[in-house]
Amino acid sequence: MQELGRLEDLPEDYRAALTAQNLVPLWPSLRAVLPPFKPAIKTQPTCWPYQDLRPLLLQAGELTPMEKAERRVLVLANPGHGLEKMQASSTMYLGMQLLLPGEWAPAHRHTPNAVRMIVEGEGAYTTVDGEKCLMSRGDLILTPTGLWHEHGHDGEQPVVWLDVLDLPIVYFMEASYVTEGKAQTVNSDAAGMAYQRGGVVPAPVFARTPMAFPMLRYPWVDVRAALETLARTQPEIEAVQVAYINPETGGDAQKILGFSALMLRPGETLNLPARSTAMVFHQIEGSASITADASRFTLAEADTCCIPGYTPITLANQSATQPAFVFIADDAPLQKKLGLYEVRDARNV
Ligand code: GTQ
Repeated sequence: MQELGRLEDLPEDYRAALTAQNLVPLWPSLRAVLPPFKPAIKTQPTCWPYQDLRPLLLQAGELTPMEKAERRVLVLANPGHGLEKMQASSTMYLGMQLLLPGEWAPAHRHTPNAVRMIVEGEGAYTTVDGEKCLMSRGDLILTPTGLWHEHGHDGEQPVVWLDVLDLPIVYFMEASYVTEGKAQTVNSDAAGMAYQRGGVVPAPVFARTPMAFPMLRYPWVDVRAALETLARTQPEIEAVQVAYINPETGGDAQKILGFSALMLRPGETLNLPARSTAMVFHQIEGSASITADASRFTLAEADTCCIPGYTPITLANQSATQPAFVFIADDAPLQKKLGLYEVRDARNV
């Protein structure tokens, strides 16, 4: 590739004249913004073991009352982006949120989309658009853009969940903001409840009004059962994996980030091709190793890691007798809409 002129090659007074007019020569920076073959990637392979994070999160519970936090969250920040940016990848934000018994995180709504993957504890709930969603370990709860949400806790033990938001990309688009609100009234017959059974949707033929975000809670018992059924009935399948979808459209549950659950059968090793999306892995049950280039993480239950895009990834169940269950987030829905999504074969990475 042709070597291009450098900034230092230009006379000082010419550079000063450009700067004074808010002008910049492209050629010294062209290769930086359009690197050959593979993007410049800041996202570093990073792992956040739960046993290291948990005591610090519980300490936040002692140090900072809810009134001073609004959301008591430790952000899983990728050092490649700079910790202060609070990004796990270019598009994904990850946070571990703590709610103590009796606490309440007040209602608000914001433009970024959120999901919560429940990590530990019983008795907490989040109310989304009037629908009270109980939180149990492994459940996925959606808080799509613009919907009111608040969190409460009637149980006895601390409750922790993983927040996954598209905050970095929405912030980058200068479209991120929040509105404060009053406590919501819970609808005992929340409209979304009618979507909890697979295969049927509410559909009066004379007045069909599909909901934009019909399903807000994906209970882990159901997702786990779907994975086990898949493993049992389709033993030849390449990957025992299910996607969280919008039951009205059959498409992704959210517009920017995509979510799936993967079961690694006992002793299974799975090779994923290099794809253009960064990926987040969170261990729901069991243990899996994640190898990407020179990085290798062994995830124990509740551990979370992030792997940059354009990297082949190998997942291996650490047990020869038990399945391992992994929650996965990526930005494939956004990349597909933008025409940027790629899968590269092994000869081409
Ligand atoms: O629970 O609404 O981790 O608004 C970051 C921003 C959680 C929340 C986060 C939020 C929330």
